[in-house]
Amino acid sequence: MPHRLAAPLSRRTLLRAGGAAVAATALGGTGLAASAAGALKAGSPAPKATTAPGDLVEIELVAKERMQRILPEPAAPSPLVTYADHFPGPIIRMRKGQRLRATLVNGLGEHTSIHWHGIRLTNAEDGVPYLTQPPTKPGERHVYEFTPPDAGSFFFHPHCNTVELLGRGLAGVLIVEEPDAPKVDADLVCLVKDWQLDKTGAFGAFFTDRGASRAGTFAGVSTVNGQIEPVIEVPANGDIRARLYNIDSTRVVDLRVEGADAWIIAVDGNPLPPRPLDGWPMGPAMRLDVLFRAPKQAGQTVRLTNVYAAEPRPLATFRAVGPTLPNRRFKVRGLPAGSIPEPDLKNAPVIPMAFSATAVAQSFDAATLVGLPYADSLCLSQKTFWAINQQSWPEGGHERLPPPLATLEKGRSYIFELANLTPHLHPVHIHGYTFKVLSSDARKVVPHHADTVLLEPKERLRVAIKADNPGDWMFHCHIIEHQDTGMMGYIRVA
Ligand SMILES: [Cu+2]
Repeated sequence: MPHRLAAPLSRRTLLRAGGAAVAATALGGTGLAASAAGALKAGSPAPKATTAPGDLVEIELVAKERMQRILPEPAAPSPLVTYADHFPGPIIRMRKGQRLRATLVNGLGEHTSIHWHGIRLTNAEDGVPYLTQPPTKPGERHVYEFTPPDAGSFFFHPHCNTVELLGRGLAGVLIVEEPDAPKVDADLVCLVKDWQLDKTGAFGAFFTDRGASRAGTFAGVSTVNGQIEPVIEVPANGDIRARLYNIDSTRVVDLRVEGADAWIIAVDGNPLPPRPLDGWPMGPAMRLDVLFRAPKQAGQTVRLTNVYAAEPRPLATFRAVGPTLPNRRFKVRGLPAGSIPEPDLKNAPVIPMAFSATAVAQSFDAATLVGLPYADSLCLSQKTFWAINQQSWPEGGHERLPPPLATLEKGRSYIFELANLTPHLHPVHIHGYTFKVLSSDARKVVPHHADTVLLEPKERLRVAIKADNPGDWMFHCHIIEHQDTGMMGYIRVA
């Protein structure tokens, strides 16, 4: 593979995804939320890896089934599918400017790939089977290599049979640290995810026709970092940066840190002028970086709560530990500005993107595929309920790709008018780009950048990009059952 040149490297950080703790230690130990040690280490010196260009972070990601307890006894441990020994894991931390070389080892009984959500990378590394790479078959390896151009809180997951695999936990975290971020006393990751488990610890149906054709199939067991209402220790009176991820397949959440003065400092990893954490719903795949001050005295707590539902739901508790850090005023400082290219709005054509139900739910006739090489592909869903611009994915399978939703001229700017013609929410995600969110006909939009935007029922939302990254880029709803039943397409930038 010609683009895997072994360039001379000034320094390598080599780690295996044996567990999140390994990754965290190797990369400086800043911010493994699941343990006090991890949380408290965040105040320790910066990662040893230098930021000189050419630095390489290497990791092996073995995707396979691993048993892990989610429910308390007497339930049994559950058959998760993960990239590391333990969910959530791995948490890869790197500095902006470093290069990542990640080797996927497919230990599953089906083909797979890794999509690096939110990263503006080259198209060949985007991890969409058939569109940007051949699927990685069972037992095979695939090497991804790229230098993330932006700092931020990203994650990665498969892009095929996602409804089951993400449902069973197949996702990892990729954090690209700003070289000049304001100092904090702890830097935590909080992955919000529900699990579709019965009371014995066995997984139930991730996909239902009823769910897929409506708001999705909700799972009943709410967790943060794979734990039910965990207690996350934070340094007393410390400034805490919490990277809140919604990695659920279905549920929209609206998070609060009750009892603390909490501020949003980034959306999908993109800095924005700090604003109170007070009403920023997150659809599946959306992230918020928040900053708050931990309680003053050891033993005191504040709570992470989802207030989206009528009945607010506690998700986790932050408990202050250790000696009280010296008193200083809680001052919210924004993150250093990002480097998303500015679209030229004056000369940008408007491209309509209509998110709708199909006129008639279509059953996919698998029999027509018998004998074709991709007939067993788990990328093919059995049903089609949804469409973008009246085009459903897939139309006859991935080896007969549908035409792109739009073909954009490289270097030009474009406005997408995302129109939700349904009574359901759709978190709309673009690959390889970050939207500049402009305006809505339904609400006041706070100007910001995001790779996933939550479309409200009947809303029209305008977003823009500068089409500087060539390739075929997926464009889809991130409610996984919607994605898998047609609400997906791609744009071509050439
Ligand atoms: Cu949707």
